[in-house]
Amino acid sequence: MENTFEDVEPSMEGLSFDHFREEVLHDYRWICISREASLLGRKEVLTGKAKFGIFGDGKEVAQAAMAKFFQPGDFRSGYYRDQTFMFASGLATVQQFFAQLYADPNLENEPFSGGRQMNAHFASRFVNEEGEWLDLVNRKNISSDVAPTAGQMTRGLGLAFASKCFRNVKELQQFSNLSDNGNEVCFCTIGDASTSEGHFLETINAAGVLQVPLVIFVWDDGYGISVPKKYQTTKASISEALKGFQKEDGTNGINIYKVKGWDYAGLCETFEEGVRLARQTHTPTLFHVDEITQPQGHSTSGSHERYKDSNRLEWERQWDGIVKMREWIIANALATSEELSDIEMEAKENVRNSKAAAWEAYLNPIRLQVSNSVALLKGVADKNNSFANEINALSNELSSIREPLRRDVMRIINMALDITGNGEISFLLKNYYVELQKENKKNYNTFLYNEGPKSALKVEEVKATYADETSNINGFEILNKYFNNLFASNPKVFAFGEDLGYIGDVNQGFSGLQAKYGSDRIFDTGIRELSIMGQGIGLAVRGLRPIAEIQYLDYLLYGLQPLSDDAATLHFRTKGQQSCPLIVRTRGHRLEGVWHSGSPMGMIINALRGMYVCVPRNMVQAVGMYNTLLRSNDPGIVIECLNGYRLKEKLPNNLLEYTVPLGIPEKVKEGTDITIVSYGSTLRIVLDAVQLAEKQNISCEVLDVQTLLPFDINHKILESLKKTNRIVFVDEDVPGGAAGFMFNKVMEEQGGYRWLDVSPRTITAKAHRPPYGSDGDYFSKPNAEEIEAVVKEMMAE
Ligand SMILES: Cc1ncc(C[n+]2csc(CCOP(=O)(O)OP(=O)(O)O)c2C)c(N)n1
Ligand SMILES: [Mg+2]
Repeated sequence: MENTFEDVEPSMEGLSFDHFREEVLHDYRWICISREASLLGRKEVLTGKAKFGIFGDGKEVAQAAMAKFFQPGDFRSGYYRDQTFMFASGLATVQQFFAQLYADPNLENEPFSGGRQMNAHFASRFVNEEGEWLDLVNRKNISSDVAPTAGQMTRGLGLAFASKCFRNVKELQQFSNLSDNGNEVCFCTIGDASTSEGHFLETINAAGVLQVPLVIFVWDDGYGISVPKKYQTTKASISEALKGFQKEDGTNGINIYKVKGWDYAGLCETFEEGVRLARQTHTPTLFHVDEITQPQGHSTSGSHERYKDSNRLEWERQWDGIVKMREWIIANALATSEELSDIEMEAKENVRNSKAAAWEAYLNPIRLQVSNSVALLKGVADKNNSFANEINALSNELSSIREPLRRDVMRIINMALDITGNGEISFLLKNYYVELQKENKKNYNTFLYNEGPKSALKVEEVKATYADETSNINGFEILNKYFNNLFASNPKVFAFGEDLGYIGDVNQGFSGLQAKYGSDRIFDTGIRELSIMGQGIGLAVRGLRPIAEIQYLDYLLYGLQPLSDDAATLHFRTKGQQSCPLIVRTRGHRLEGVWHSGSPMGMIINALRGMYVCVPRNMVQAVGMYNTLLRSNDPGIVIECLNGYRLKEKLPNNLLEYTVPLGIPEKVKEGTDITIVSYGSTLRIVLDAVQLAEKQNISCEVLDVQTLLPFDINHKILESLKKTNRIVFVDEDVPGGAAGFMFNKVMEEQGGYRWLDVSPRTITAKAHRPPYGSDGDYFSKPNAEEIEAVVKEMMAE
């Protein structure tokens, strides 16, 4: 069933009675359709046609009202209850909703995630296949949902903040497909219980400080799964608890409204005012939508009778939004009970049909695979009597599966190939198997990174060049000159973080640049790593080029969740429809003590698949990596060496042009006896050790991997190992961290084990953090003497 939704007026004021009546019934129709989708959706799960279901029943009336004020150009950052909003906004059909419930991998059937996300995790397309941003101003935009509760908040902050950037930075007006002078609001939905998360509270505070058009709808159904709100929220009321944030005359803050979730007229009136103010004045707004019900409980995984008493259940039946809206329509003579019953009947019929269509569209391609496989199996059985019975049995097994999955097809063909062997007889079957493997790979394993022209791996290498007379300058000055050129040349670039604006970051990379490029583009933030990351994600998703700073790598942990769950998965979970070209800038590795020596690279590369992880050994390399990332659409993190800002480097004269290709190690010293692989600050310790070893006549070859994700894509390290037959991986992560990762890549993926004369080694930091002081560092992180000793030992082996 297709939605046929004309644009609704943002306000009901001034409507004729007929028009008003029409609009109310139109909403009522979607409300009934949505309820029916919830009821049938649950049944599909309970009868085994889908694995899991979570539905928006009980929230329909509020969401139909909400949809009225969502305009083209606006963004939504929401969670899994918003199906009614999606239907009523014309952004999802019921058929698409069911396609997602069934995990249909065809993007044409399931346009939110191509079967990758659980049901009710919505998205709309932001970028085309070439990686160019679409015209987002003339469409309604759904940023891709995540399941971690409140994960949508920090991204929502960023999406709203982008409107402020577009409104304030005049050079951005040329990008008329991305914003209409910042008039877009971001609708953010969240459940009552999830407001307990730090993400929510941090976002509220940041939005109140920043003054951004973030409009938050709290769907308060009184529970977070089974836990009632008295255990969740101070005073059991989020609007009460937040009172100190209320904006007053002459202050910043947020506008807070409370409204009842079954009160259609009240909802429309309240939403109209709050959204209008947010749009015009960029004042954040929170609607506490209370007295909402949950007729089917939390999800298909449980039943609410286990934790709601009979009084509550009875109350929910009586105060169900649909019951109340029905009463209101009749009381106001907008329709008769019979007319409403007709709408309800029609809704049931519609949903039944849409559900059936979704199921057919989902199952047909699999049925085709089954029939193709059965025909090929028959062909094999016909040709050879000795295993005909076994093959026919497999064929029968496959065709008797009532609701086959793709994996059933693969399992049966694989069993048949085990029986037939690889000969001529199974040629066609084997071909088909390989074809299906390819198809399934496309369905399930693509788009972790951009694969088209905006892939960072397609950025051409341009070498740094140097004018003859250049002298050495401090590393931070190289960055400073680079950022100066960058901000002069690219209006889409923004930089922000703790102490980044006024003083130009703790190591002066941005020194003097706020004065030059303005505090709208280079600015300080509160101490809130989590929402700094969310702010960056939101800007990036809207087509800007944020450089969001984590002051010290040690504090990345505070901001890791949105990077791991949101930035790193976005392109994958939308099957390539959204991109997040966020650059996280930070500084790390050894400096001082327990809290400023972090090098948790193993943690980072394991948490951030889907991001690029750059570990430059100096600031010249860092600049080349920034240039590469800025030419691509994937998110990346650049970890500058905390102890490298005052080391002297030669200044390239093509700062904006040169690029460091990702995944290409650089040989920083040629040698013949042993290969030492390292990166970042440790590389300088390695070079000290090499000097000691060379005095002992050991010739060391040193490779800087430059990036951990991707890692040595052309197997340059293997080339070196083939020559030296000895290899050691050195870093300052914990044992088994990133050094273990490099070891695995070279031994397993590159087949390095075949070229070894002695057993390969890793040298890492100790498992504990370094105690304070230079000796604490020396005895905790790898030191030159220790590396030399291992190298000598390997030569003697
Ligand atoms: C970070 C995180 N913790 C726990 C969960 C599991 N979980 C899913 S929904 C939910 C309850 C959310 O309640 P609420 O925010 O009130 O939304 P509702 O489902 O009631 O609409 C929980 C605990 C999760 N998805 N993410
Ligand atoms: Mg709840």
